[in-house]
Amino acid sequence: MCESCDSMLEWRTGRLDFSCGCLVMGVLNVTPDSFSDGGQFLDRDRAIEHGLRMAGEGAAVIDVGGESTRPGSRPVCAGEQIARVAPAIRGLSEKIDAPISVDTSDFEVARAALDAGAGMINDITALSDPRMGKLAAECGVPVVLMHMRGVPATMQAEPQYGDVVQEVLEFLLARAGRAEQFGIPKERIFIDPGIGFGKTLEHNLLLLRHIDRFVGTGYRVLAGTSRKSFIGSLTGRERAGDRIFGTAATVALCAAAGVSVVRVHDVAAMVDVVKVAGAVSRCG
Ligand code: PMM
Repeated sequence: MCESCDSMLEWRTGRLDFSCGCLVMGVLNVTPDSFSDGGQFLDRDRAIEHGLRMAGEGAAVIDVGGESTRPGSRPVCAGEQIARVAPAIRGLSEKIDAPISVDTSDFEVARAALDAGAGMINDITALSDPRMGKLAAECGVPVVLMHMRGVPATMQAEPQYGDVVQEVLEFLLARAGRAEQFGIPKERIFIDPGIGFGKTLEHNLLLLRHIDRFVGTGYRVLAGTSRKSFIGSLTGRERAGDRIFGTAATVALCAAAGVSVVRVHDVAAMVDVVKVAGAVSRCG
């Protein structure tokens, strides 16, 4: 965790306690086509049940999304995203204390999700719509600002960088500065290098290898490596669900480097990983 940050992040509708190090965000995709859990939680009751299970396993945040952003995916309109996420968020927020974030870059969806009980915005376009920044500031909720090169439909078509770490870092610092100008306090801003979003295997590895540079900015860092295809490339595991050990390696490295939140599908396993990696990195 960054030195300038207090270990407790509190806002009107939620709190996150970083005093024991890295926290786990559980992924809940209410979509028919996400690369890992697509189609599993489209039904409201199944989505709520899965969210409850992840909260019980130790997820500190549940991230609910209604639009797949897998490479090649097409945008989903706001009305459809709201129809998917709002009932799940409403049902879940009545049952758990953990904050719920909404994974969307659409301002209308974010507003509907906050009305339904969400307490955080996860924007993979890092406030490309200025209304999102104003909304987060007015509602006093934390935001995740993620880097993406291009758009999901085409982002994996030969992404190129001169110095990927520096370019991603500069982009995120600029967007975080913009978020502060909207009135979002620094401690409520999470920056995320956007693993797999317009990046080759080499780019993803470099970003993880130098994740400490993101931590060193003083903003809290969130990283989403879970089950992603670069892990499949390294391990030869075709099925996303078979990439848990590969994911665990990245989560351990992130936790040891001071990343504040890891966004994962396999909550129980990764809660253990962050506990052990965090304890080792803090001792002595
Ligand atoms: N990855 C996915 C979706 N949303 N949000 C953030 N902040 N960071 C990520 O890395 C990220 C994200 C894609 O994974 P999924 O389809 O399993 O949700």
